[in-house]
Amino acid sequence: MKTTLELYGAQTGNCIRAAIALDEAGLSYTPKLVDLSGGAQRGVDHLALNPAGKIPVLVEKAEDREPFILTQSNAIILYAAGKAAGRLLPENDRDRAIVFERFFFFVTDVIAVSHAAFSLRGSDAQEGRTILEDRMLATLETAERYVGDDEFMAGKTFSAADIAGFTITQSVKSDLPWPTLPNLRRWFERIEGRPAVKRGLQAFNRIQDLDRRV
Ligand SMILES: N[C@@H](CCC(=O)N[C@@H](CS)C(=O)NCC(=O)O)C(=O)O
Repeated sequence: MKTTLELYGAQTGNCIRAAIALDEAGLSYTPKLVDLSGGAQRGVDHLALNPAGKIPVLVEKAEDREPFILTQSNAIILYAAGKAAGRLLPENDRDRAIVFERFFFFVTDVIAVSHAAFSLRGSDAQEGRTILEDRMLATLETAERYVGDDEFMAGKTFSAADIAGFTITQSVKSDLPWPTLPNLRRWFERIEGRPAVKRGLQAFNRIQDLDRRV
């Protein structure tokens, strides 16, 4: 049965992570740009896909079925992982548990704090925003210990934990004390150099020439 995947998104960390996961899983998808500054996320068409008015949204279409619509970047990452045996999540229980440990470290302890800080922009709580940003950076720096012996964030193979860690690290890279983080730096450069990561970073940038197939 032929299925197609469309990823609605924009040039944001949540959307880029979802794009990287699809690509790393070997799944072909078409990026669909949602113009956030023009308010397209609150338009009728987009609200029909996601009543929360957020991106990313994955739409899977098959000839003889209703489209399957999935919101939440992390759900999309794990859905991609489920379609790509062993590529983003190891088969072995313990190895997979370690991937989840580090995946959720980034999702809940780093990315969520960064989002909370971002949500305070323009408010009168700038001191709180600074406290959250500093905590997020301090927590992110502790990922240095995860990449001491191994090439990747959760062991010897690339996984969903690398995807979770990459975009947030990239977005704050000018704020990190790199000389004190030699392992994290090596890890970051290794992940940054992956072809699927490079394509994911551009997925919503060069939208005009895209019918992105991998
Ligand atoms: N937890 C959600 C967060 C989704 C989210 O906040 N998306 C932002 C872009 S990264 C968005 O759609 N913002 C538009 C708006 O709030 O109007 C996820 O991981 O997908």
